[in-house]
Amino acid sequence: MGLIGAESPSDEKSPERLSLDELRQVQLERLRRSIRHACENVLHYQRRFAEHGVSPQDLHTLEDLARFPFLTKQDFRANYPFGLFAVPRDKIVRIHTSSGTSGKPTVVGYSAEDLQIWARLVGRCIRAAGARTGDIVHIAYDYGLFTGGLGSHAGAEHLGCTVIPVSSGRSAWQIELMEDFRPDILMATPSYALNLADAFEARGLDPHESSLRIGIFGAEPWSEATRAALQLRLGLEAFDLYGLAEVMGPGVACETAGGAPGLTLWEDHVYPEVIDPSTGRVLPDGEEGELVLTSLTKEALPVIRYRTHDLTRLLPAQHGPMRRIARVSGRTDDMLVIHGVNVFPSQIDALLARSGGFSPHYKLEISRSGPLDDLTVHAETLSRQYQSDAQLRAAAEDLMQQIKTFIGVSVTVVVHRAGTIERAPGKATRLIEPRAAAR
Ligand code: DLL
Repeated sequence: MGLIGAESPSDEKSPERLSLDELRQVQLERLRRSIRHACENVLHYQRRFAEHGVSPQDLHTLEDLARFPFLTKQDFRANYPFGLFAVPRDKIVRIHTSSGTSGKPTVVGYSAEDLQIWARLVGRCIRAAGARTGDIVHIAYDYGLFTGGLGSHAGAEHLGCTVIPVSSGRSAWQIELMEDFRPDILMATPSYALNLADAFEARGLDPHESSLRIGIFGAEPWSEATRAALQLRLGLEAFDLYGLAEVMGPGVACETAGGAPGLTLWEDHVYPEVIDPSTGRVLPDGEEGELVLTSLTKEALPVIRYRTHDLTRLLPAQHGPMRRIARVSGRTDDMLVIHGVNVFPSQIDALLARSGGFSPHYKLEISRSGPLDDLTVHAETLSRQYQSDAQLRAAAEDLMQQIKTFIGVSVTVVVHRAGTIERAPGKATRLIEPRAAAR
């Protein structure tokens, strides 16, 4: 099977049918147009390009993009709420925001055409996971300002699926709906899908009898261990979906049924670069760094070289000419420095999964008693059988040793009884400290 099948007749040429030369040509034309559009209609770009001594005429090849300045989250904040829009306000038909936990969120706007392209790209992702016209899609991403719910909704409708727009929360009721409506596909954050798996089990249901065939999970980093748990507990095949509000929402990149590891990035609409986060230098394909994305067709809010903070690397194309990205392992701003050692939440995630006996729900608490930050890991046992105080202390001691051995840092571990760590209805929040609010 190819990457994606035929799209609707009104769509552009299917990406798998483009040759590499055709793709590069399309990208260059669209990039020129997008940079010109940004510069002509957004004061921020005019100023920043002038400060950097570049203008749209300097773009002769795709590599010339590296001469242009980055766009950052701070630029969105400085231009809050609508200052980066490149069309008059009355052409904006929808507003969304990024999922900031405090302060001003990033505001994004869409023209009618932007919404159509977004739906098409999410539709490609759902199709790439093996979905077909007529499948029933249960959407448990939050609906509202978060892009997950409405973005997935439009993509599934574009593909001709039957959409159940449930949003997140009320897990027991969601399982009841699933029993009645028998959906083929579940779309949710992986952490909320784990809650649904708990509710599924609490109802005494057998995963083999689940109607679900496919799970499309994203909006936060998740490990291979979580994938295995979701597949086993919900009886489905799980696929990764990546995206961010500033560049559109879900649908920037996705995994493909039967494909090699990695997420195909829709390069005909979004141009990727990977940079060294400390120097800003563009890295060759294959090297890990920060993903920088440039929109090629966005009308209302063109983004030129947006620094995502997401850590990944570019992988060769598999079907058709579009490159893939490796699963996003974490964010540059997720990194904790504990006693001089760099620690990413994803490392704790992987250790918890590998050790067995721990649930995927955990919290990280930062405190400061002396000059350095201390870390307390709050983990949770998986089983309801091993819950005496002595057993919990022994499990904590063991995990502390493993973190020391494999990550090389001394931390405090508190192990809690099964089911007692708070579950989030949308994205999991791991950090308990003021820095968690900075996103
Ligand atoms: O999370 C859009 C989305 C909705 C993606 C539903 C996939 C599914 P934001 O709220 O702007 O948008 O958050 C974007 O979430 O920069 C990453 O750090 C993280 N993220 C998104 N998808 C993944 C993923 C949506 N598959 C931020 N793996 C991004 C790891 C992800 N991190």
